[in-house]
Amino acid sequence: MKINKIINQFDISGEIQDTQPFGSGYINDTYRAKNTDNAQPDYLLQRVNHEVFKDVPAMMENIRMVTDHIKKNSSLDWNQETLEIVKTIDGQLFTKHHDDYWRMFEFKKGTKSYDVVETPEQAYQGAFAFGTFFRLLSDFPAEKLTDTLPEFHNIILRLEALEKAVKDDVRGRASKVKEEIDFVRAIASLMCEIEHLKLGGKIPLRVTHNDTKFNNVLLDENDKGICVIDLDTVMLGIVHYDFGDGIRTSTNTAKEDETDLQLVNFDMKKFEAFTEGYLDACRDILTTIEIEYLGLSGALLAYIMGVRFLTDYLMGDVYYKIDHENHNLDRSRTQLELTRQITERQKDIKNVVAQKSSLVL
Ligand code: GN1
Ligand code: MG
Repeated sequence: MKINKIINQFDISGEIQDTQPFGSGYINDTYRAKNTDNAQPDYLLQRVNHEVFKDVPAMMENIRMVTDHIKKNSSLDWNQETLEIVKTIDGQLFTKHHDDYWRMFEFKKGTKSYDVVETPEQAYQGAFAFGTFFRLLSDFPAEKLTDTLPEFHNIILRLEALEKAVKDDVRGRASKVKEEIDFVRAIASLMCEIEHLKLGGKIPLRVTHNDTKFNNVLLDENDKGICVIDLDTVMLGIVHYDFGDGIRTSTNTAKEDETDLQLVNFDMKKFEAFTEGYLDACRDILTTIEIEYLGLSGALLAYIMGVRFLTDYLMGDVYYKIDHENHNLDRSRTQLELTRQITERQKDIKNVVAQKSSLVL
């Protein structure tokens, strides 16, 4: 069987008894390979989507450098684990089979991830792990990283792509989403503020994860955050991309693709906990302007995703995997609803950030 043939290319211990699809990613295909011997690790095997990640060798080299750096920097004080790449038998970071790129990581036994956060304590713990990840990479030589997805979170360009998709309207869907398009346009200038500050050199560029949705942090059986995963998009960015994506995904009371918008509610208690956890890990390395804009970043990241899902819906679902016809539209509506709520609560949100950062904003 093909999958076994691929597994056998990697330098694994023990013997694999069973391989099953795993996780809820929208881009790559992930499998968990179970070991017959409990004392040996299980493995995560992934087929990388190279329509999205055009330069797989550079991406894997980024991950190797970043995980090495975290291991070196993660003193006992920080106590964070990192992804462990399993190399191929001939020492490569991935293997190519026909047109597909495959890679492997060790599976972290006894851990879990949450698509929807249940308690403020979980939000705190996951945020502390994300903040620690950010901190541990703050002295990484950024020039060594390849920019694998240029302008990934640039909302100015994402809005241009949306306008083009509306104009082209290849699937005749634009008339169905007039309300969503109007909402996106109405708050566009506010949502571009952070990116303009970045482009103007006011917000410092840093090594960021860029996909800190909450299910990309592993918590142990006591709900302690122990390892940040999915390092495909580690690139130069700004703290707001990471903090914002964490807020987008930890404060939403509903799933990312919830169809009942009544269930989509911004949870202030989880916002407080996430903010405290993140800042406990890295408040001392952030500048005043970075802290000042943390409050808006949750709205920005929800907005970026809302815009991207809407664009993909209009283009005929060419980027994200979907499970049903309106899946991208459902995702977009949920994200735009969250954007609306986070934008409306800015005054309270700013107060929380001020209090948790000990900064007078
Ligand atoms: C994608 O790889 P995955 O499924 O975790 C996407 C992120 C979005 C996310 C939405 C490379 O992440 O930007 O936030 O879906 N990754 C890429 O769930 O586009
Ligand atoms: Mg990802």
